[in-house]
Amino acid sequence: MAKPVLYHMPQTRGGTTMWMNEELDDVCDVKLINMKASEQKSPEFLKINPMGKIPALVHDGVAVTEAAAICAYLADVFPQAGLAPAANDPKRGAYFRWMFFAPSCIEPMMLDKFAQVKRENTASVGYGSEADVLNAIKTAIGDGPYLLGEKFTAADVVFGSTLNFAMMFGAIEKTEPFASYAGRLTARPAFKRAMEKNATFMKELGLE
Ligand SMILES: N[C@@H](CCC(=O)N[C@@H](CS)C(=O)NCC(=O)O)C(=O)O
Repeated sequence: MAKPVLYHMPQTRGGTTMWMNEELDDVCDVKLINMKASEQKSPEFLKINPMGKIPALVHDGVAVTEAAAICAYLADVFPQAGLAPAANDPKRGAYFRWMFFAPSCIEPMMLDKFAQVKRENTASVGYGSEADVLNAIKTAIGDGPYLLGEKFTAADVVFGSTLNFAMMFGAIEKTEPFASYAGRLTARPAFKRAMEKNATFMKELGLE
């Protein structure tokens, strides 16, 4: 099987997929797209992602975009890593549910909060309200240690990255159980390796 190519830029949502790549023991060829030089808007890259956004993955001639979709895809392509419940595993539903809750609900809530946008009609807002999202995150973490209980999965990579980012930038307070959950994730060797590589990439790009 050809190696997937991961188009990445540190300090972006590419960080989620970079961490996923490390959880899989570096299965991707990582190609840096220098956003400071607007390489994400180059004609070549727009053929891969017409949104002109990072991250993107190309595997066997097929492009996958959206950080959550890339993580779900990689978890399925490399099942030996055990980062996705099998199709007939009853935990598969919760796996997808929380993986996609991050970009569908946590992220828009966070962006509205940053922009100080107050939405009145919670019935037509996909994330409902901030209180709804916080309550659902608590439900998802439950007794932990991970979203599916004892087993760490790609859902934790996506959900955890988003939650961690929201806490780093003050959209969600670092209270329990959020802080302990994020602490368990950021202590993972793969997370640390991804962070170290990102620091090296920034130097390579002349940005640090
Ligand atoms: N929905 C996309 C969002 C990707 C995205 O917005 N990436 C930003 C960096 S965090 C980007 O590439 N921005 C560059 C631009 O829009 O020019 C995902 O989840 O992967």
